[in-house]
Amino acid sequence: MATIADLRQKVSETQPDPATELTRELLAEGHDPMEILEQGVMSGLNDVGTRFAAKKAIVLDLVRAGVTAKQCIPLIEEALPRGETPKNNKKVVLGTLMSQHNIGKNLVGTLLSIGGFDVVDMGEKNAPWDFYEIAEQNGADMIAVSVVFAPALEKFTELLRLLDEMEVRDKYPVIVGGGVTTQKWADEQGADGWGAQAKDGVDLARKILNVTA
Ligand code: B12
Repeated sequence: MATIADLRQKVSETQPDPATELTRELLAEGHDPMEILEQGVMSGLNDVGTRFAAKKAIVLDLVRAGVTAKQCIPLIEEALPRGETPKNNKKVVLGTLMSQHNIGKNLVGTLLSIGGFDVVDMGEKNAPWDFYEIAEQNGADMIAVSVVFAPALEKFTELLRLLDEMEVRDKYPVIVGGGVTTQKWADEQGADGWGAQAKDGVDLARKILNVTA
């Protein structure tokens, strides 16, 4: 019988096809999709990241890790319970700040959509101005930012400053998350909310925008 630890191992070894097969098996065996995601796929990705930071992996391993995760995650997303959450007419503009890392951002988007929010996905490598512009163009209720590598941290500070300067800081609550961020850092920046996990994005958006689940 497949275990979540086996999946973590295959993701860590960056083996897309065996990892996808294991994901399928685990789902068929009735494991919780969020557990498969967090303890299998994300833990495996973290293992690759740890090796990369220790110079025991190269950029190609990051690429392969990304490919592996991107094959497994759609199966997991399909298995997430969708319930009957009605649309709530709240629009969230979501994107990554600067970086190409979009796996976390995509998960946040999926869970917000399942949670009834209207998500405007801005994609990757956005500059602070892009968030402002897309929020204005779409009549957004909230901005959600994914910050996955260190150079984007100071860009987030710039984003909040820009919203202030454009006198729309009160109009757009800003939530943030991503591997290099922490609650303390987000508080220091003056973000309206920070989440460690993609699912926290839904709780934050509901709380800040006064949406009852
Ligand atoms: C896969 C990967 C890549 C892939 C990404 C593929 C893709 N399409 O996303 C590729 C190959 C592109 C890549 C490139 C690089 N990478 Co890379 N990468 C990774 C790796 C292994 C996994 C990232 C990932 O997807 N994690 C899984 C997701 C789900 O996690 P997450 O994004 O943090 O999101 C979760 C939460 O944070 C949260 N969340 C995320 N966003 C938001 C937003 C809100 C509002 C909320 C509430 C929650 C939330 O929800 C998610 C799920 O619960 C990490 C290692 C690691 N430990 O994460 C390194 C890592 C992020 N990469 C790193 C680096 C250095 C790079 C490169 C600079 C390498 C290079 N020399 O070229 C480039 C940068 C490219 C660029 N310009 O962006 C470093 C960053 C270090 C740092 N402190 O800045 C890491 C940490 C590796 C390491 N340990 O050194 N990488």
